[in-house]
Amino acid sequence: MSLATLPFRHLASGKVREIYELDDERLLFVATDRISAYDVILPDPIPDKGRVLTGLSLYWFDLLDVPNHLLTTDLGDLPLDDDARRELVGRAMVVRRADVVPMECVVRGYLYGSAWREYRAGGGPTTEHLPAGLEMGSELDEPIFTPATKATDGHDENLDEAGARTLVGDDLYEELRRRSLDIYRRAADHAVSRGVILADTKFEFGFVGDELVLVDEVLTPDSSRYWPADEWESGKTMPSFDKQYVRDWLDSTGWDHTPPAPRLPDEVIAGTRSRYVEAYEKITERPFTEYLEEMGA
Ligand code: Q0Q
Repeated sequence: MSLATLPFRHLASGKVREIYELDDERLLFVATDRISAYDVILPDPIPDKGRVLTGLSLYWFDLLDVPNHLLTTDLGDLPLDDDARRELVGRAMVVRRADVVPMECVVRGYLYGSAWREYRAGGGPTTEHLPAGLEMGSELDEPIFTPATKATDGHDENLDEAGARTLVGDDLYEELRRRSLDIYRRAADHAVSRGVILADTKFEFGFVGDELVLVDEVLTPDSSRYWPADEWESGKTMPSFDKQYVRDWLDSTGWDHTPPAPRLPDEVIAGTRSRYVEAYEKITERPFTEYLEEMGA
């Protein structure tokens, strides 16, 4: 049995994540070892990448202690053969099925990525209230809530406040903004105490009954930009903590960022794995091997 043949109805696929239906109330959320770069899924998995991301989501769910969809990582009562159990351990969460709010709750503490491109082009929905004179990578005086919707082509479409309020309603908009900024601030303070800048992140929320809870993965390098604090400098391209190693190698090949991506040499796979493990260990101050042992991986 492999992920492809799990005895559950497959609900959704992301670039690197899968969701399966266990029953009316529960889903199985799986983080694979797939990696994407420049929006292209690379042909080679990064061993344990999904376990690092799951370990970080579990760490943040525990530390933040906010209502969320996590039920358990214990797969004991699921009808799995040994191969599937071995493949899933450490990278799977049993979660509460939620009615997911159709708005991505992005919080930015630094001006980078699509927000920087918008700001540089003269401003737009995400940067309309920012002062003049900022550079790429500038730290913002206050973190900003910059919601987005998933466009049909899979890319995020930034919303201005009026658009977001129309989409979800004023009360829910204000609650999502409050919770997103609170979680970001607490996580960013924690990360910087570990030498890591949380530049921005994307939260997803959903309703379980009347309860609004945090869903999806949370504060992982796939849903966030993490930078090494000792390398931050406004005005320059910042190295992604986890993906810079593979991006630099891909750029060295002259690849034009269109599929298919080149195969990765073993040393690039190993180096990329190390960067993910390093991100886990810096943020949690815990050996990744200890997480693997705890999960029985
Ligand atoms: C749900 N997704 C994201 C996704 C493809 C994840 C559906 N607790 C939940 C969750 C969660 N998490 C979802 N639905 C109901 N209840 C999350 C966008 C998409 C792969 C993985 N899709």
